[in-house]
Amino acid sequence: MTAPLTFSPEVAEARRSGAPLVALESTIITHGMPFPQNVETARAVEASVRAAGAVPATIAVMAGRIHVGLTGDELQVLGQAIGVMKLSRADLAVCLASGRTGATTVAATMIAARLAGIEVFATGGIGGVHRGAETSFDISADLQELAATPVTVVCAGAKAILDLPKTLEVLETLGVPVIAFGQDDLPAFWSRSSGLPAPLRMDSAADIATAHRMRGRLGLPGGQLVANPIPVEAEIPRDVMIPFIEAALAEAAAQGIQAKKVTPFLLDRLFHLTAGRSLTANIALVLNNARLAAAIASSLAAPGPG
Ligand code: PSU
Ligand code: MN
Repeated sequence: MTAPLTFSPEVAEARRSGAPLVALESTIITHGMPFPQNVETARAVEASVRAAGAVPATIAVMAGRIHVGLTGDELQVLGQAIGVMKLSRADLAVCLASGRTGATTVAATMIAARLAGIEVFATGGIGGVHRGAETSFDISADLQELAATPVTVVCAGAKAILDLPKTLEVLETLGVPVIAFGQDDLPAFWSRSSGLPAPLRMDSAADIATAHRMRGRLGLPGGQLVANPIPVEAEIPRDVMIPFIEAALAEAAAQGIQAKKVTPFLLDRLFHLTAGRSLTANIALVLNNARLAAAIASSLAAPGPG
């Protein structure tokens, strides 16, 4: 028995012709952005992958199947659905077995991408080590997945709502390459710089594709994390974001928000605290990541790397 995968017509055709594919997650749609900007963004991200010469595969679970590539109607339904599960590695099989609808996080999208033979994935920010993790133990399963599943994930760094130094330490322990794209500093999602040096730096999509292939040649499990800074014109500087982040974290603590609810709660509070500016930045950075992921996927599909 094989995994219950359903390919959209566009993705099925790309697989037949060997066109470069880029996986996209769906938690950002259902739990990361409000309707209707979530659906508009998902469509724009897909368009940006296509414009850069690759085929987008947005991944979600519906009616007992992992859908790899969503039709326009499916995207519209998912973007407004109530009670959608937030799926990480732990939840995927239960959601499929019970026939519920689920949105895939970075971890679950990586698992589905690997099953579908897709090697590159674009998202906004990954989950990481939350502040206070020394008592809450809240460390996103995204980090373990990067250590286990051979997909190159393009993000805009980790969100500054997290504890970034601890996130880097855990990634180092897990043997995950954290590669800043085109700069020395680790980007911090809404801001181009976290103030922390990134462990690794690469300056071209072709080099990142070659490193991806090299891991395969070395027999190393796990993926690569590419941290692509948000475009200059869209960034919210760190000193502007920090007071909003502190306020959102204080609200989460006061309301006892825990586990899977933490990230969606903080994103929603920041949307309100920044009067929508955090969302505008979030959209810009995802589009930017989609373009870089498409370039990496195109390099991988071209004869040569590795
Ligand atoms: N980045 C965003 N918006 C999101 C997420 C990341 O810009 O909604 C989602 C991703 O799906 C990521 C998840 O995998 O949040 C992490 O959740 P947690 O911290 O509960 O592991
Ligand atoms: Mn968590």
